[in-house]
Amino acid sequence: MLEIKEHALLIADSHYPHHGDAFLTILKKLHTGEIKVSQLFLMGDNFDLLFGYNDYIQTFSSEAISLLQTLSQKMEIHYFEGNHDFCLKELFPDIHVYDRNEQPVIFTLGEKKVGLSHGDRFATEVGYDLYCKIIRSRTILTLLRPFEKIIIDDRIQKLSKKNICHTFTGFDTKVKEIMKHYESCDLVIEGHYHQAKVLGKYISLPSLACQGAVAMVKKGKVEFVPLKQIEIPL
Ligand SMILES: [Mn+2]
Repeated sequence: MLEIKEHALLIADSHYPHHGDAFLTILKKLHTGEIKVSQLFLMGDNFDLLFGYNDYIQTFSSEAISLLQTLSQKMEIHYFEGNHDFCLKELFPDIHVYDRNEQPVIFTLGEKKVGLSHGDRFATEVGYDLYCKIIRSRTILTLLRPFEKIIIDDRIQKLSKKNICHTFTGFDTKVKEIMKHYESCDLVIEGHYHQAKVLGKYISLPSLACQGAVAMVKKGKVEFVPLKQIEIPL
């Protein structure tokens, strides 16, 4: 069984590089050893736009990509693909990458059975599953390559101006819907909604872009930690 270990670091929804460079800063500190953690969980949408089978898209975040590639050779990294970052298995061969269809992934945390997912797996709108399939299709991504500059530049332009931090009204109703799919779990950890809230067994992770916080496992519990406080000795 996969295990979430003490001093694991979970980062969600950084939306790098358009919404601050905290994500890059953390990767650099992990690289220099200023931050030491047991495992790194990337919970999706840490890149504002990144997908595989395309070189041009990588030019927007090349430093973060190569840092992750280097880090993954010396530490355990789990990457839950989000709706902004997907088809990444070839790009990150040493990272445990889980695509949307493979999520949720079940881990243990002490005695607890924990379901982890980016957060767009369940209780989505009509048509969302199909949309996800299309944008993740290798054939479609390859066919669109001649137009990549126009399409990607346009997306980047729009994404960089998007306001991504909102309070989700009626979030508890949404969580109830989601939890129907996790009946066997003692705890659920997801990003995607940028809420930084714990509702019963459901943990909606902070968005690094919105709340400037991450989550860490301390004494067997998942805690939200502001960016300034993550330097901990292992
Ligand atoms: Mn998302």
